Amino acid sequence: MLLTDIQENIAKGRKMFALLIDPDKQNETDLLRLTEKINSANGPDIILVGGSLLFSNIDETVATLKRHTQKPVVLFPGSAMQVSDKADGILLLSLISGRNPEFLIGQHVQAAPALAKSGIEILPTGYMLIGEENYTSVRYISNTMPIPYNKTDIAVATALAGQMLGLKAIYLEGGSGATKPVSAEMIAAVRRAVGLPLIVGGGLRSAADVTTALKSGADIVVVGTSIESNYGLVEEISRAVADFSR
Ligand code: 1GP
Repeated sequence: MLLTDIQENIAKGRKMFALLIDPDKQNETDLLRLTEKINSANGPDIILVGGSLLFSNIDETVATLKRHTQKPVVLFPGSAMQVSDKADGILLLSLISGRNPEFLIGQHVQAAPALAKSGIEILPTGYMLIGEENYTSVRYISNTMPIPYNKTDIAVATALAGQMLGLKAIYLEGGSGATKPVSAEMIAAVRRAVGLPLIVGGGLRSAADVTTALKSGADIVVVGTSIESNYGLVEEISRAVADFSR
């Protein structure tokens, strides 16, 4: 079980690395090359699949990954269309930093019947978009305003509200390909305020970036964009996460 595994890892002081795969950016050949890295001794703990737009068939990407790796494959949906019953679970994202009802509840209503039928594990996640300088894809597509980069108090209040509403994890999202990741200060403040598993992603480009996020209190770091052009980074980041946990 995804949530139980995450909680057990947190209890043991083990940090986790989630590799994000955007099906639109990786063809089957890419995926096979990537799964070699994923399956190596130093591999990620979780594979997330999703993207802001999705022209490709998410089912096929999930099926290919499931055929070639034992790692949990978890949906990270940009919309209600991005559901596959072949996945192990889904981060059911409620975009709590925004005020667009579509991404707070609308898409969830559309996806719920298919999700109930699929039987995949649901991880209700408070998704918080952070940043003000960049017009990231998620900001444009979701039509929501991110929490400003320096407004730590708003981020803390938002995460607290998410926890009070019963969400099971908080995701601090700097935006895919963001020029700078969520600040160490904001991660640390949210970490102090809430007891939920804390996922941090967006703009993490190196082992050093990932280590900073972990030091600040992230439990799971997510890296996607920088790996698309450098598969070698999978091992480097996996090692940094494992070393941090020791
Ligand atoms: C995006 O947090 C993820 O939703 C990962 O971000 O693509 O910048 O690594 P990057």
